[in-house]
Amino acid sequence: KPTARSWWKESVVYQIYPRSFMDSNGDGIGDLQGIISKLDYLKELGVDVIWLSPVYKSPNDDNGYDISDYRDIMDDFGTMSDWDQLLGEVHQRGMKLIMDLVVNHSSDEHPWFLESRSSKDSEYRDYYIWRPGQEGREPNNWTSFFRGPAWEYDEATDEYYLHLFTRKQPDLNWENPKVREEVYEMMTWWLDKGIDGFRMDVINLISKVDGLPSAGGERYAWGGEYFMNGPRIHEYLREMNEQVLSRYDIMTVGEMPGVSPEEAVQYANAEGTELNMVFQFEHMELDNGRGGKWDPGQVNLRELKRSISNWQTGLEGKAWNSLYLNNHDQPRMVSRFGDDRKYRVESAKMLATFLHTLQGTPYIYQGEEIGMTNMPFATIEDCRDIESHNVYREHVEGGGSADEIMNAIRAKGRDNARTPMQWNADENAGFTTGEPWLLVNPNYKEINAEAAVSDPNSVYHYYRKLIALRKAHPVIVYGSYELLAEEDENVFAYVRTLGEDKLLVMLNFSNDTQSFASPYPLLASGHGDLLIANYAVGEGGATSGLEADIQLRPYEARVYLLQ
Ligand code: TEU
Ligand code: CA
Repeated sequence: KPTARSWWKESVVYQIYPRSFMDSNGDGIGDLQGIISKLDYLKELGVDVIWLSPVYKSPNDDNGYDISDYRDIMDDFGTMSDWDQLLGEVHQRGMKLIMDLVVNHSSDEHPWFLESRSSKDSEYRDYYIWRPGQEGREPNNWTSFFRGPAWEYDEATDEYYLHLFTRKQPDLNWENPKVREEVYEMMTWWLDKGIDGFRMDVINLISKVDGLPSAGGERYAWGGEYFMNGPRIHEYLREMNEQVLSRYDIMTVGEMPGVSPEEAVQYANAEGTELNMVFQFEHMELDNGRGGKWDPGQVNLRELKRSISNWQTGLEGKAWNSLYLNNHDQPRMVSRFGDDRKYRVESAKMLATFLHTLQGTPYIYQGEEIGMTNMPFATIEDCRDIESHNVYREHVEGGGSADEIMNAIRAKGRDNARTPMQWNADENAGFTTGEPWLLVNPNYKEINAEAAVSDPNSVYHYYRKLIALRKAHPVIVYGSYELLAEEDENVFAYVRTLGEDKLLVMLNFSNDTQSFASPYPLLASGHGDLLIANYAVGEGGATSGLEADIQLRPYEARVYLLQ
């Protein structure tokens, strides 16, 4: 049956990482007034929805993903009245605003946790997950996402609390109905302020397996099977949906490490009983070497095709995909999947074409639209991310080489995405008049928004065009997906179909010219319109470039509408 139309399927989302977007007062930290000053830029780009990474009160152990007050704004970013102004100005420009919801854990400085840790008898004790030690050790052997044990001993009550992330991010106990009520009330409070939805941080981790069993064997081991997509997860999400989400016309996206297409069909089911879509991670793991994330390898295009195709066809008609190639936790897309030197512009446009022509809702991460690149961090002292620091320390203390781990951090570290947005060629890229909290990428004189806006051939204008095309051609949003030339190691090509309309997308993922066999059998009437391309194609004219044997130049992208 045909996919139902919804505004959030037709939208393009732009993610803002507030700390790094725009500083309005010279303290070196991005803030809400900074964002407000750039709303016209976003409106010009054509995005529909802005997703704000957390702006709540936080001691910033993990840059705002550790929240100490869910109903207040971080001092660094401004005040609630700045936030009210932001929402008003976003809406005034016909855009929407979604907020980050971080409720797998809170900060250890949240009043709930302060109460909880104070005594075993506290009425807040069960807001978190406390257990006695096992023979002087942690209650089980789980490691946290950021290295080291997932448990912290607390002297006051001689017990341990669970933290799947840093020790300043204790996990909330969703088994406790009071916790769920508190969360739903808080969500309702924000929705009543007029926001347009939530991005839900690691929301598939909120249900843990009863008894919190140890993971196989070793002293500290990955216990994902006991907390990812846990036993009560769908119950909780359906409850949240019934009590909160279903009462508003909003969009929701759940960030879900370790989710499969089969599970996503349930989480993002078309009946709308849980969430609208999920952020999956499969394509973010393809360049993991044998040693995992910190053993960087190469992305194999055939594996990428297999993975993406699996998600495209697996969700077709049953659920809805989110589409992203980078965010605040991932390296820059052009450095990872493209070429951030010679073919930076071509490959950034090719990847943008990919992002916008699959079935799903595209998410653009700040700076992606101007082709920002990874950062050449010289030493660990230049990094701010707690994950990179932990990984570095563990590696070096374990006798590993500092050079080796710095190479991995340069390839995979989260700070790559967090360097300040490059606005212009002035000092600090126009991000701040002060000292930026994280170094500005030295390539800002060449790569910046001002230069991109004034160059009609820039990555920025290519994004504008792609966003506009999605609005003009429903086949780009709703068309079904069919992979072509599955075995080709360099070209990713597919057809999207909606009624009579067919969209042909050809993407060269390599830095060589590749010949691509004729897509002509697809052409019922033998012609197609070139909708967008990142190189000049043929002489212009309708069928131009669709010859029997197409030569795709390095990172070339072409999209035809076939009729
Ligand atoms: O991320 C959770 C997550 O699974 C990752 O993207 C994580 O950063 C990566 O696996 C580390 O190797 C979310 C947020 O996006 C991230 O910024 C937070 O640090 C994390 O949750 C905890 O709230
Ligand atoms: Ca500031």
